[in-house]
Amino acid sequence: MRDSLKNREVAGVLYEMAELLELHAENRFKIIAYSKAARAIESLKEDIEQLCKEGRLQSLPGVGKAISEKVEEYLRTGQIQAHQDLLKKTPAGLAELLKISGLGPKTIFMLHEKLNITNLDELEKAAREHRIRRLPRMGAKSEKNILKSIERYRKRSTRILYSTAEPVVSEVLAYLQKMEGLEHITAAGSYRRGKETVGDIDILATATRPEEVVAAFVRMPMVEEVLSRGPTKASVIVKETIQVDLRIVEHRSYGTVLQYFTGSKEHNVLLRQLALDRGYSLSEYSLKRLSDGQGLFFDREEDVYAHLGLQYIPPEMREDRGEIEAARQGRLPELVSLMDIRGDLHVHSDWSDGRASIIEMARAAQALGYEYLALCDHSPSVGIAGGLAPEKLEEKIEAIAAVNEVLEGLTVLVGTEVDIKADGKLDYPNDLLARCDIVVASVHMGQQQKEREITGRLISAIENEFVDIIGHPTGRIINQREPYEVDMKAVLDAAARTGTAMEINAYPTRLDLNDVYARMAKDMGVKMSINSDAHEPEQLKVMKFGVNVARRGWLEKKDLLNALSLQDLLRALKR
Ligand code: DGT
Ligand code: CA
Ligand code: CA
Ligand code: ZN
Repeated sequence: MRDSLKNREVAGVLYEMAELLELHAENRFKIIAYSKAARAIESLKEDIEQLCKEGRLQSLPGVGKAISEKVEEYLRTGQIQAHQDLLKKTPAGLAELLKISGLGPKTIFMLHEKLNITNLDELEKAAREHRIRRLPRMGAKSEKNILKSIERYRKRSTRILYSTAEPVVSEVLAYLQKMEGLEHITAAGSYRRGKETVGDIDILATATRPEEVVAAFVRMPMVEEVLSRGPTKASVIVKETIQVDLRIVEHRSYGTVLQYFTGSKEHNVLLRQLALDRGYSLSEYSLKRLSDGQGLFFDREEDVYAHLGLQYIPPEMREDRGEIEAARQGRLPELVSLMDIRGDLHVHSDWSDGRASIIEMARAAQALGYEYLALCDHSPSVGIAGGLAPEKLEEKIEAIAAVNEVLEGLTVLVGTEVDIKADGKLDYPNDLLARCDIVVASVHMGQQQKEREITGRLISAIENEFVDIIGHPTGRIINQREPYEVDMKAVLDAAARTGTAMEINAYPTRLDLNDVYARMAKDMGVKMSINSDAHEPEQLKVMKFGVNVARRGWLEKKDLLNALSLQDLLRALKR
């Protein structure tokens, strides 16, 4: 049996209509009809589009004239007007409450009527203030359950870091790869596109005995909850909040399915349009020639793009940011890869807040095959991070020289992460900066300043002749701290004018610059450097997360300082 996405999609819209109707206390029979129809379509063994074409929609339970017309409308236009109207008259926050487990539309309707609750925050407040227990059929226990559900919902709806998803993906793949009859297996979706955060993990596989793979998947030791399970697919929760979807697909369609489930949705919309322009209808199963209805099957994703007259588009670029046009013209960039990285220009040691000595960091860098490593400890005003007083920096310069005496094949560069103070001045005098090989300048304090001030601080640092790189240029911490307000266009203009590079800080909670700004910097002719900001040897390995960002920003080797040889790097620096 094939698992039709269209069926699931149509059923989903009808379920939502039923819930919205109930939320608005509409006619009970109408509500029942919608949910019955949704259930019938969801468990339908045939393709809903086929059924519609043959005029057999009304043979389904719950589907009369009105609903069959709506299904036709959906298949024809991609939406249902009545559904849109319902959404329009429902406050957005109220519709979201439908996603809280244990809260049905009837209860939400009552909460809205009696307590005027229109969103999650108001619901939480009402529960905490014990206003809900006074309503009919509610009690102290309901309040407790509501609070618990809200907490779980919030946890589940925060996107997880790519670096959190990575070990889960490796574990699932390693686990299933051992199954007999398993052919291909890979992670698709936003994970494959290397996004900084991932909503859920989508695994695709081909196997001779799908049921056995699905059975093994739901029984993996790390699985905490099975959300759904069918003959060829299942969804589970691992590590409290991470959803993993597995789908086993037909071997002959693997290429088109992988293409489809890699997304992004926006990229796919454009690709389907291009296919239509070329006389094909593209689905996850095949590329169908419109002239004679002949279906072409591709088990390799490369062949899907090739058949549409496109260069192969790397997953990281599939975001509807001009990649299809570039692929059509044969002008895709040759994206940088981890192999191209020849050094790390921003790491810390136990001279400031790092947890390893210079030599330990250097040996770890050597093990990664690097040619150079810049030790950039903090400057004095970052007191909590053990910033180095000027005399200490002088001492450290000598210590690095001693390390270089004993090391072969790797050069340790004298660096500093000099603080850009609240007034825009740097935390070391120029004559000391002049003695460093690499100067990274970063904002740590006064991040609450207005856009004009922060932008001004960054630009004055950029204009200092000794500053080579601006560290973590927007200061954001993913899921924790917003970027500071900064006019990036003005900053990049100054960087381009002075030949100052921007950092792509690879630390998984930073990824700063992000993909969009990295692309903007490239387009403005600004060089970048992907730096780990490692505070211990193991953290040097976060470089790969920064490489994901660079690839998503269309960067090539030539855009990166740390893809240069040591000699070329030293020549490329400002002085
Ligand atoms: P996420 O999980 O929020 O980080 O983002 P994705 O991109 O992994 O999205 P997800 O898991 O909802 O779906 C995986 C891929 O499946 C998505 O990138 C493209 C494809 N897909 C899902 N739903 C649709 C849809 O309604 N239309 C189209 N064209 N593609 C879809
Ligand atoms: Ca996903
Ligand atoms: Ca998914
Ligand atoms: Zn640092």
